[in-house]
Amino acid sequence: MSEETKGVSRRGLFKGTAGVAALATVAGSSGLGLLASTRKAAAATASIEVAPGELDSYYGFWSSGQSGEVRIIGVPSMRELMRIPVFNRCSATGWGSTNESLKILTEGLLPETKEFLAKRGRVTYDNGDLHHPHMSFTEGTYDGRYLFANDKANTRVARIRCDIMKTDKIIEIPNTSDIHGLRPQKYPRTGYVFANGEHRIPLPNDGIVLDEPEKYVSIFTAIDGDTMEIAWQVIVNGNLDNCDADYDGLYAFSTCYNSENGVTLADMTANEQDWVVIFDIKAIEAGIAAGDYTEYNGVKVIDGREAGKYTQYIPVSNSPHGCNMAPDKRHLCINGKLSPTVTVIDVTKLPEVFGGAEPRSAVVAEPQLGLGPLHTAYDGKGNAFTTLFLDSQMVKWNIEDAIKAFNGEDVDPIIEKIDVHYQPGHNHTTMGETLEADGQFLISLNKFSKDRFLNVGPLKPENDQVIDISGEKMALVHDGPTFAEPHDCILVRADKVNPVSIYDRGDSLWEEARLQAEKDGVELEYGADVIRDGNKVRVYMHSVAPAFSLDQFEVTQGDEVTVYITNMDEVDDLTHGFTLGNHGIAFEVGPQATASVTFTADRPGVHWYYCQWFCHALHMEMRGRMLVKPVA
Ligand code: K7E
Ligand code: CUA
Repeated sequence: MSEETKGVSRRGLFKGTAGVAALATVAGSSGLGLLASTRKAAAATASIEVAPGELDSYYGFWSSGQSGEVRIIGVPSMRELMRIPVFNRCSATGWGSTNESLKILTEGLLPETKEFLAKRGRVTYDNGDLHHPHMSFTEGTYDGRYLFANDKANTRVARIRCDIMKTDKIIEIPNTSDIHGLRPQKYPRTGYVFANGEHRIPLPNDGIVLDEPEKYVSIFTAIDGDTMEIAWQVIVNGNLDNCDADYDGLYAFSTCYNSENGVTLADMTANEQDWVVIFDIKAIEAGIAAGDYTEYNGVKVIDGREAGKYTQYIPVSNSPHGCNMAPDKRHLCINGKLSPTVTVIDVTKLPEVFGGAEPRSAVVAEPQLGLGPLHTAYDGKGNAFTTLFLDSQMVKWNIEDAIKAFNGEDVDPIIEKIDVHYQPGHNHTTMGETLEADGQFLISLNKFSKDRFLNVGPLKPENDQVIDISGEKMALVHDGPTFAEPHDCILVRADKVNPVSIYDRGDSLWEEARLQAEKDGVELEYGADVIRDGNKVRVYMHSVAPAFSLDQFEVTQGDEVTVYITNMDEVDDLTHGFTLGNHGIAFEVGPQATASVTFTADRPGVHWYYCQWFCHALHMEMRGRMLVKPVA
């Protein structure tokens, strides 16, 4: 964006509309004047324009809340590039119905969950509530290996492989309830994935303790990101909300908004102060090694309810929410939510706190920023950007100035405020949660869009806005509608991510299919075989556009049929599919991939299968028949 257009009369625009937009919280509409002038301002800036045929400079990985998936959005264009099914089911890719995806969706469930679901004729949960996607780190920056994400609804954590952009592991976390905050260890590498259990429950939660909330606990979990096994857990006092980790591999932090240990809204907000829990990673590891734990459900659990060598509790104002480590390696910002402040903790002072210093002695600033601070992002130049949920604003402030003001100097840390539309939750800057924070763009993930888009009925999209932060002034440059409900996103420089275009035939994704084919003496790659094994029938096909290697196969009613499809095309973007009519079966088969599905053939008659991924001029002809012989 050119210097002249930077901040285009934003000052004037927002001066005129700030009051109006603030009222929008109650009124639900800020009027057409704002809409029109914002459009004009957006047109005058060009920084987000990515011309046809050109590529975005950042991968945005977006969560999708109750939709349960991860979305890839090109930034700054805000074009949606792909969806990665995680906790949801997907009609297009067959996630949740192929054998390969069902293995991932079921193998990490707790035994009691499997039992609970089996009684209902199901093998896995169908929903998820995915809030926080974060990439694996090496030495303080993204390394392009994995994305990790939480499922608040069903207490799970998932891992996505960034080479193929598919989920490869999902585990359910025992002893806790509703995983919310999730962050990877930043240094030396990931390493641990830290996950907060938000809702307090009895431990064990077996029905012996019911309406005795004072006996409930909240648990912090460290997962080994390489194996996706649980390394250890820590019981804390209060509940847990969001978390983050430092840049030295020493500490993790979690906000607690319910120090009261209450179960009703009134209970939970009664105290003037809640706290941040500081976890000393090395001390916890030593405690585990020394046997200072109790084992619950096969997990080593340390008791950190009393401040001591494992945990410290730093009081902050009532109900803090976001927890964001700055790329200066030193400052941790705790967002006030019910308090108009952000509390800045200097992590270099934490050894003293663990050594017995007063916990608040690590607090070095507490600027008053506005109403409803939820999350903070950084530009790598010493500035912070905090969302103000109630004010519907983004506030830019300077960390050093906030520290000076806290020390009594007459400095105003607030640099600028702009309106966002409306009620922002998370925000994120380009590379902002890494040591390579580059201060180019800021995304404001707004919970309400109200009048910003054509009316689509009572259920409206969220509005993820792009703000250019490369200049002195923030410039709102784009409105991006999103479906339910991205809480969070990360913005990863494009060169950090290097996915393949064609699968490796040796991929472990379809290991079970490979082993079965070996046992059956057939080749997945060139198969056109029907193997009968009692009432089990295994059908092996490969596909090369525009044909399946079998244009028909016959089974008997009641047979348990497994169909394996291998896509032998080696062309970029040449995906085939397999849809079996009136059987609820459809899945994707990427170039050089194998995918399979198992079902009972209990509908006698002729059933067509076809390729549902447009692949060739004769794509419509890419089909065949399953003949199901009735039992007499
Ligand atoms: Cu919505 Cu990160 Cu779950 Cu804040 S959280 S807004
Ligand atoms: Cu193969 Cu369409």
